[in-house]
Amino acid sequence: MTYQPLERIAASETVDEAATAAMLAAYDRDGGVVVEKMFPLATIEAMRDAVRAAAEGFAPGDATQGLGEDGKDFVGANTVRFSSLGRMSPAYFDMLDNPTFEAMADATLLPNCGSYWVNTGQAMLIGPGEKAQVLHRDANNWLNYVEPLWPNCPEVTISAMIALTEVTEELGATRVVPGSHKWEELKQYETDLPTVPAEMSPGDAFVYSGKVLHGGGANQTTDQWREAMHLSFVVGWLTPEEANAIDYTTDELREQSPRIQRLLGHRSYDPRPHAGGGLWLQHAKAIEDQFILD
Ligand SMILES: O=C(O)CCC(=O)C(=O)O
Ligand SMILES: [Fe+2]
Repeated sequence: MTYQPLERIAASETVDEAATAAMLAAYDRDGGVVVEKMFPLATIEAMRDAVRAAAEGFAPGDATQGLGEDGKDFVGANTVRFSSLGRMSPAYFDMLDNPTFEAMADATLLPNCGSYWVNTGQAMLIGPGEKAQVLHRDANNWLNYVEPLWPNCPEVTISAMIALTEVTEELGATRVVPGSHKWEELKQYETDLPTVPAEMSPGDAFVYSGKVLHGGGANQTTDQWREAMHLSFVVGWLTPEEANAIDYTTDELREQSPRIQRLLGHRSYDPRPHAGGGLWLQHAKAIEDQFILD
């Protein structure tokens, strides 16, 4: 079995409805789409420089914290990951505001939530000689929700793998099993399935469903790193992978847009127009200086 290459669609600076519809059609068919030039090069270069500088302070496995050997195995022995990217460069906030990713996330997540927030904003640097990551579905972070409803469970998370420098198959481009977001069987961890690589140039992003099987590729080089980052959103009624709200203080986010404040956990969750309760609330009087309830 061999798959066709992933569809590639160019982004424009402002959201183009026809292009967004084409991206969503490819996303629906394959489980993901390569969006070319999703981010401006200047933003990507600023982020790349900040990530390179910060990477000096991290070792493979640091991002897995308390998850022990299983966590290290998932991430890889020579893969460096770290989060809190907004502490390293303001370019991160520009990336959160990306109009194409916003349109894709609105279309896929808002049918199932009042708002969504950041799940991960993480540098993912695959080192020379790293083996391929196990194939998995990102939505399985919330397996208790996904499993009983599979394969019809609503989309809970959407991700973008973003190229900071050239990402080739040889360097460890994300490998994808097109169409696996609709498989009847919820396979959890797979190693040996045919895949296609999401190869990208700097500023391109592979935007994919939380339901599609994918994983980091093997880095077949002896001396080069795959420099990419991951940005994902999750419905506002699920707990994100990363504790974004405590990465930034109210004061640090005061000048940011309400959307960014919400994405980073500094506003409450309002379920409307869906049913459900308000979440992530605080006692209004105690926090007059904050905007969480606005
Ligand atoms: O590094 C990659 O290309 C993919 C990583 C990934 O899918 C994950 O860790 O969830
Ligand atoms: Fe993943």
